[in-house]
Amino acid sequence: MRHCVCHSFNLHERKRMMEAQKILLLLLLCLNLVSSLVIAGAPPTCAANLDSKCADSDEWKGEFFPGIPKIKYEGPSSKNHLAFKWYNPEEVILGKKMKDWMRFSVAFWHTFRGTGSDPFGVPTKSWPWEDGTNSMAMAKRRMRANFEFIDKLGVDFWCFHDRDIAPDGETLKEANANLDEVVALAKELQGTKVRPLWGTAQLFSHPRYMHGAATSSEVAVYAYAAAQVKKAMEVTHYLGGENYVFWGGREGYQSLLNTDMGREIDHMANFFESAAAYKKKIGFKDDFKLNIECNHATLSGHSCHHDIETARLNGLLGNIDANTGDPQVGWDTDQFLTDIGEATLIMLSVIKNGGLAPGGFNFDAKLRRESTDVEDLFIAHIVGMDTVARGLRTAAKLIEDGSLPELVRKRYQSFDSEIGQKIEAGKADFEMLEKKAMEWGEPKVPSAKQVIHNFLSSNYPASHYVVVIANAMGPQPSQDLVPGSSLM
Ligand SMILES: [Mn+2]
Repeated sequence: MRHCVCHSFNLHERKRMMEAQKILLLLLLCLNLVSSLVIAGAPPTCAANLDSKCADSDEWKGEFFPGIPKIKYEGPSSKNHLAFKWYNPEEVILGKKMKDWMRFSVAFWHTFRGTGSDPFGVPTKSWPWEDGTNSMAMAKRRMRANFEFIDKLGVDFWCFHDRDIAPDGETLKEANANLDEVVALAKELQGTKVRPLWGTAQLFSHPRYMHGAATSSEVAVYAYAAAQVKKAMEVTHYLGGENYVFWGGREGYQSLLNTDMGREIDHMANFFESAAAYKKKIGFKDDFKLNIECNHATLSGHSCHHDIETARLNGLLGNIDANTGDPQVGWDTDQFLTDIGEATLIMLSVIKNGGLAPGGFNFDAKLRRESTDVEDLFIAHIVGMDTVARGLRTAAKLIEDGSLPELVRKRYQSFDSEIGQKIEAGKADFEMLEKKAMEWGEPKVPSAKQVIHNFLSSNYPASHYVVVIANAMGPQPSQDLVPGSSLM
């Protein structure tokens, strides 16, 4: 607290009364100053809003999200939009805390750079802290908003692109200097608990990357991209980031008529090799895995859980961008995941994988264009986190109940026979199999007992669901499950 000037007045001169009055006035003035400073230092009474008195040129003295408390778990019966119904970070499920199964991360680009613009419309959001510029002061203010958001949401991780957190420069050197300045502030604001789940380089929005980055036909672009990735890896590592992600948004081709695809793919391999070599130099661990983005899986005509399980089976499941697309829209709409059935299937794979660490769940998801209140940022994340949490709870119940694993085990039990074992050991040749086929005659093919739906309805009590078995009316009635049976 600043000292006021009151003590420089003395009381033993003439006009004692006048002096005393002066002192009284000054004391009152000081008291005013002190109280206004105290008020300014008390966040809940002052919003970090451009229109409020808390705003100054660079930094903020108040809260970015006044009135929003730390988000707590209140359970499925809660009607509070600003509370978790299913995500209880410290609760242990299948031997691991929920927060350790998930390792949720806030995506800086969507949450703090998302504007609500789309191919047909201008931005719709005007967050109270945004001044419409991409200045350094603005970048620092957003970073402060980011960490207040992370603290209130109660997550330990964030993800960023280099150009989202700091403005580009006239030169690469200037861009790097801008990044260093913002990263220094981020390091200070992170504290000891929060760190990046991963960082990445933004190699797609600048016109220089219109032909791609590592697959660009221009060698100068390849070099620029390499320099940008080098710097992004360095700052991610400096911030304590556990991973680095390559997001090749512009790689690939538009037309094979003008493309040497073999040469481009080789260039990309060269790029990754250089990145891997540099990664070791700066201390990242030597491991490459896949970041599966649900919305990209569905754009490719796959389901998210298919891509996740495929990655897992190949030992390559590293991280999940937990989002979803719009089935009627043909581009990456990056919506928050809200499908509990899909979340359940995703979590079945994640559980089989033993979790995702050092990866996690990043929300590559943005508010809808029509959601424009500051609290919507929180509600969207809460819904996304609760969806994944509910998926974990249901998947854990399916595993603990044992019905589902048993159903799968029984389905393949014919391979536990002598001949099946020989096949799986690679010791059954075609001659042997032909002999068996002749001996056995026409195979009797049992029902797959395929689970066609997990109905997860809000009409059911917490964690209850119904599993419907397809073909249960087939030739071999199920002893394990009957249609409509509740598993818990
Ligand atoms: Mn996306």
